[in-house]
Amino acid sequence: MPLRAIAAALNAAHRVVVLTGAGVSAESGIPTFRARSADAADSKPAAQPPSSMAALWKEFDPLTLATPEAFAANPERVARWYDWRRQGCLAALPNPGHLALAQLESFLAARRPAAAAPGPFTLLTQNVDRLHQKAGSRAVVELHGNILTWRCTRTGRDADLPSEPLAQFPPPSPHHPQGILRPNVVWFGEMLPPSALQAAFEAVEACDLFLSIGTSSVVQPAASFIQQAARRGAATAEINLEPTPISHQVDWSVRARSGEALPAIMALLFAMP
Ligand code: BV8
Repeated sequence: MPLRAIAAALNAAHRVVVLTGAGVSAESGIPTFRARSADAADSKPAAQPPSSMAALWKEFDPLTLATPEAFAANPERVARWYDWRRQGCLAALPNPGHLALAQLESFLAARRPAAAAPGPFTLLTQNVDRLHQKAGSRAVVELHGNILTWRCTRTGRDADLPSEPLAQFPPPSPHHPQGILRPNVVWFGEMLPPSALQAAFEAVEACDLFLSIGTSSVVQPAASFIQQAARRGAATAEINLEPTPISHQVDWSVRARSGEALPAIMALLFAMP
């Protein structure tokens, strides 16, 4: 039973790394990138998009909108898409999968506080919705940035955003007369934040257990971290609704919703001596 084996591995581990993807937020109503039609059908988006935006999500592959080139070519359309997603993320609530990961962090920190960094638990997320933080996770590394804060394209300075939908697209920057605002996400073709890459590298090099949850494991360099951990001898596990390119490589592969599997693993872990 892989869930019991994963709970036992968590119980024995000294340093755990968890990588999450859009699948972990699907049960909070946030569409995923690649299986988005199935997920969107499963879970009602938190904020019903204006019909034009729903069409945008269906009509355009996110991979064609989540690029600097798309923003340069049509900043109004890309800014609208991101503000629609921002609204959905602001309205979304953490689901049992997010809450279980926050619980796991507290459990590991209390049981075996690591002497030096990285600590006993590191959460590497590809998600930009900040639901892990809303759930109480603290050791979060945002590999692909976040959608809730936006910055000036000229000065790079963050600007305060209203919680309501933006009024102008693209939004003008308060920091520069020719600047506009863009979300603090990492687009395809952009480098990941050096601090995030460094934190991820250190955690992967130190871990003895790596869990990959709710990700199609195709986006680089995040998808390669689990192989790096395995090469160093870490145990590896995947929890995902569908098979992925790493499913046959990991020690334990669980075909399940993260919102069901993670609470079940935590229940088994808490029952262990
Ligand atoms: C970079 C922010 C240097 C924006 C995102 C090799 C090395 C380095 C780069 C590359 C390389 N090869 C190719 C590249 C370029 C590119 C890349 O990886 N392309 C892919 C498409 C091949 N990488 C980059 O550009 C990165 N930059 O490395 O810079 C460089 C650049 C160019 C060339 C060389 C070097 C930057 C990548 C970051 C892009 N930004 N997001 C935004 O949000 O709009 S990525 C985006 O995809 C999201 O962050 C998302 O999280 C991520 C990955 O997708 P997933 O999270 O896995 O989501 P997906 O929908 O795919 O899958 C969900 C899974 O969950 C499914 O399997 C489903 O079955 C499952 N699921 C669903 N429901 C549940 C569930 N599982 C469990 N429970 C459920 N309930």
